[in-house]
Amino acid sequence: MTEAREKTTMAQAVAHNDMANAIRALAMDAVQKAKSGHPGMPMGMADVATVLFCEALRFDASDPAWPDRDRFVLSAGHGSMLLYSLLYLTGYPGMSIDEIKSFRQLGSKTAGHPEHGHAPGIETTTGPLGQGLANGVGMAIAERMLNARLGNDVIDHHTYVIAGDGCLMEGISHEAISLAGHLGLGKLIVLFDDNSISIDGPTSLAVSDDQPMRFKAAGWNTITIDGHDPQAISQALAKARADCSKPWLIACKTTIGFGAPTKAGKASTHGEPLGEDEISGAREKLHWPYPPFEIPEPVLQAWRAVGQRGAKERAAWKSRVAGNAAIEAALADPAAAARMGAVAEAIGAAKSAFAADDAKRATRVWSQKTIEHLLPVLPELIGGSADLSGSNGTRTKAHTAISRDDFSGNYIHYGVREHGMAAAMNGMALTGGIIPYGGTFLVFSDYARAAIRLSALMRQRVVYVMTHDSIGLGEDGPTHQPIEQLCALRAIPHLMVLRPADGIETAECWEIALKATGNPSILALSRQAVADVRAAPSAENLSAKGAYVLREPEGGRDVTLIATGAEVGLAVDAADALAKKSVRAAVVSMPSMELFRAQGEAYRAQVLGSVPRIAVEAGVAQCWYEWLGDNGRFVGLSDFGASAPASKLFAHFGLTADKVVETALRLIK
Ligand SMILES: Cc1ncc(C[n+]2csc(CCOP(=O)(O)OP(=O)(O)O)c2C)c(N)n1
Repeated sequence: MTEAREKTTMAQAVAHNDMANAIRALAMDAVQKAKSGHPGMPMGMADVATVLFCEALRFDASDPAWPDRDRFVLSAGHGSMLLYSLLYLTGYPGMSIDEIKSFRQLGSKTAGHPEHGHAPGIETTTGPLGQGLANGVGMAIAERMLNARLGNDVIDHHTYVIAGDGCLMEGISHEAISLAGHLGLGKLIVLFDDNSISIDGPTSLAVSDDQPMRFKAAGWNTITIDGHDPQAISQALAKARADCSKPWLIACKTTIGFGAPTKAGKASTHGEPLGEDEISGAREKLHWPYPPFEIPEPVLQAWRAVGQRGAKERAAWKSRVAGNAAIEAALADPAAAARMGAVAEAIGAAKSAFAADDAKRATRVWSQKTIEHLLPVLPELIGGSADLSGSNGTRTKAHTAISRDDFSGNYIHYGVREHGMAAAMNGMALTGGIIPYGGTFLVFSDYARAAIRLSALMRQRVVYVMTHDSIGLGEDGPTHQPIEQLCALRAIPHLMVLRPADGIETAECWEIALKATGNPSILALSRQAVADVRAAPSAENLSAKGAYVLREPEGGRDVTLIATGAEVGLAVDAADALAKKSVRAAVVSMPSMELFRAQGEAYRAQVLGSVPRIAVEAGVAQCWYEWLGDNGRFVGLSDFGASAPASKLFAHFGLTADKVVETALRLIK
């Protein structure tokens, strides 16, 4: 018998109930101490989680980053104490009992909802319901793709998700479930906390879905069990692990707040402390006589042994992959300097090629051409689109789409599922070994915004290719023309909004997005052809400073014109027209406000100048007041667009070089 097996046996010597009650006690005591939190869900799902961790989940608490570990996602993030209890009990590094006692306090690892990066073992940030489920789908896709590339010996693991009624009511769950079923993600197992309770009361107030039927219709296997019967849980997990033909829903009938003498089964256990009396009653009912935060030694030791269950397997995995340079390179952080050196070279080649190419193209087309340069040197770059591949320019001839039968490709047809795509990309980025990018129209970033926000909160390198970035898209009209989206996206911390002006800037912005290992990026790209504003490629990535002087008039400035994207060409035309009237206009291209903000004051002052400024962007003014100064003007939009050819729209809304000239003359007179 191996050492690991002996430890498992030791764990089994402690009764299941005691193992599960350790979770329940920690959850109710931590919530009580914090005077806030959600005890009901961890108490209800303690049995399921105990069997999952003791028998099914392949992990080694001493190496939380083991690439081939099973992933465990707590989509019902409000039940964070379930996860923190498990991390503490199984012995994850840094998750001490003091952290449990500091639940929800400033600076603790045990934030109100699980936050990726706060402690090892928190695979993703959850709380906004449904996101974790969709992250899990992305993780399961990434697992199959890495498996196809690297083989069973290297990547072959399961993804487990605990989701509640709330997760399944959210719209994103439809996108995620549907995509997972379509791709036949047989190594994805969702454990549904089927307790029929949410905040307002019984779920019957608001939902009548037959969840297993719903999953079945999307192509899943399903099974319904008593979520307090360890044997049933064990058998269901074994069945699901053995049959990888389709993803699995295990609907676990549970009682929220299990063990609470008067509140179990009631919404009152969902999101507030149980209270001292109820907790004492629960201790009695559960036969758990120990004081708060005290786990009896045999129970703790049994849990710690569970934390080491995977040690042998991990060691075997390590020795299998040791010394295999190709595998190590594939699994290493793709930001490795050597890789980024190759990216820089590819971008350099793209810039030279674009400079030699006289054609006027849309920046979405320049982006597609940039991707063509990148793919040969960056195999971990995985593209996709929410059913707009041709329009977004996300797919190239070098792409092969993945399918349920073959995951060896490098492109994902996400279908019309923007939100699901964004959340899946978060899951893929979190898995490692993959840099995901995905496209849609910029206006539909609104559909994906909650997941984009989480890319930023988790500091994940996800690249959003958002095309048709203004009224310049023309005839599709105001429903499709983004007006407020650029400013709204710029309001998200740590998200880089990159709006390149031409081919060379587009290549530079791709380089910025790929090198930003701790930031997601939005590439805002035009549908319409744009002017080349950068005649020659520079070795330096000028866009990386966020803004730079494109044109400096001789003899000093009278006015500074600042523009982004397609409107940079318009600003250049305006500067030419002003020169004819003896007005000296500098033109500043500002592909990224975030990067420019990060520059030193002297550089920013030099770029912006001390003369009056006019900003030009086919969107709302809001975010521009930061750069205009006291006496600045904004030439843009203040209302929705309209349906017409693009050129007519720019004239109609006064977004023209003439308007900029007129504004400048009035400003400096
Ligand atoms: C997107 C989103 N909407 C609303 C909330 C607030 N919220 C947190 S938990 C919850 C109810 C969830 O019910 P359920 O999943 O059944 O959890 P349980 O009551 O079983 O703990 C709500 C509405 C949220 N966290 N995320």
